[in-house]
Amino acid sequence: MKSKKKKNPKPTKPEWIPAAKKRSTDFATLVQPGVVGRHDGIPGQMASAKTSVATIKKMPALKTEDFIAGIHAGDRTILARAITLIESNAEAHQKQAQSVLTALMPLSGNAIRIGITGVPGAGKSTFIEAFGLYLIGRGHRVAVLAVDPSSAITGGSILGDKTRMEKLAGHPDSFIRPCPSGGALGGVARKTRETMLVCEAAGFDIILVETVGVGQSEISVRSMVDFFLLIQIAGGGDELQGIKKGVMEISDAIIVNKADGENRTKAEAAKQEYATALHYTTPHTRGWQPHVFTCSAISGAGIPELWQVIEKFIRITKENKVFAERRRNQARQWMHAMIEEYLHSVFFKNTGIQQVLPQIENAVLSGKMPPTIAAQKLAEIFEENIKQLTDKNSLSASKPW
Ligand SMILES: Nc1nc2c(ncn2[C@@H]2O[C@H](COP(=O)(O)OP(=O)(O)OP(=O)(O)O)[C@@H](O)[C@H]2O)c(=O)[nH]1
Ligand SMILES: [Mg+2]
Repeated sequence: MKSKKKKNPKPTKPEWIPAAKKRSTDFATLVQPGVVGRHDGIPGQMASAKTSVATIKKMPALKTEDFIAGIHAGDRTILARAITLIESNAEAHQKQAQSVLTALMPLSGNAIRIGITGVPGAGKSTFIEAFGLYLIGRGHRVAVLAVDPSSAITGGSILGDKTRMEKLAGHPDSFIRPCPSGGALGGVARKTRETMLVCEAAGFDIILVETVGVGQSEISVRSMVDFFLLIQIAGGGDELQGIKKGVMEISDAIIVNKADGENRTKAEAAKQEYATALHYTTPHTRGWQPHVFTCSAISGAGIPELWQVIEKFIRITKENKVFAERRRNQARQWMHAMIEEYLHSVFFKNTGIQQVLPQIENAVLSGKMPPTIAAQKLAEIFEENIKQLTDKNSLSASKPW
């Protein structure tokens, strides 16, 4: 069916008009109220005049001290803007973001950081809604962040389904932020880590970092949290087939979700299987035997027990110093990862390398040159090139910070 063509609305009078004696109706400052039609190519969405004008309106840039004061005061709008600053790849934004982060460092680090993973449909969003509200009920302030490098491919963030977290999203003591979509996992992870720090500085004392149970993102999330939770569901029969053993091995607890209605017995059986399997794996956290539970994100059953276990975990790991040691190692790992990212970029952006790389790669591909010799050759060319660079700016690979 052909859609009716709507006429574009007439330009409206601007709020501000020149103080001329004779006012004409033609103003250079007229705001065109937006074209009636599809918005950003998204089918079915119409751009209303209101939204177009609102998008054009630019917010004044905040000064570093405004960010710091706003976050210090727990202002959620300023917190959201600080995260946008962190997510920006523009050099000036990156610089300002680092100044903000440095100033906020002393205020961060006091939250309990919990990573949550599970295959699509396991019930992560439903669980986070229930768990988040439970924690808020106990006086906590909860921030939910997401690491989902796949969202660039699937076209939507895993937290795009905020509808499953409607109550939590609307609560003044919660803050939900989808991950920056797209980009390499390294970049997404760094930005999530920095986002975590500003949320902590804004007074959120529980940080839930959600990731979808595919790819490498679980390892990345494990390296930024204190406690790692795997959400599973009972399937038909062999429970362990559906998940990667590696994810189970890095978990501090597993919950078998959807243990309600007819599914209860199956969930109990799955729990037994996981408990047996965990018996044969080395615990990821020294001094802690991972726990397995059944839970229902919909009824809330099992959630208070899980929180008790997390509290116990924090108590034990703080007592045996594993908690602090893990945080220190994570900070060091983070620094190393950033250096690796930078060096990788310096190497491959080096003009000398760029000139010879295709040729050497071809030699490796055709079996004429062993990879080790090729790597040595490239390293020599790189070192020679660096020596010749008197202007240190010539190194200028984009730094990951
Ligand atoms: N019966 C039952 N259904 C549940 C439970 N938790 C979640 N579900 C349902 O399972 C489906 C998937 O839940 P989500 O919370 O969207 O799962 P998710 O893990 O966030 O999924 P992705 O965002 O796709 O990765 C929804 O239809 C939920 O209503 C539960 O405890 N019991
Ligand atoms: Mg979800």
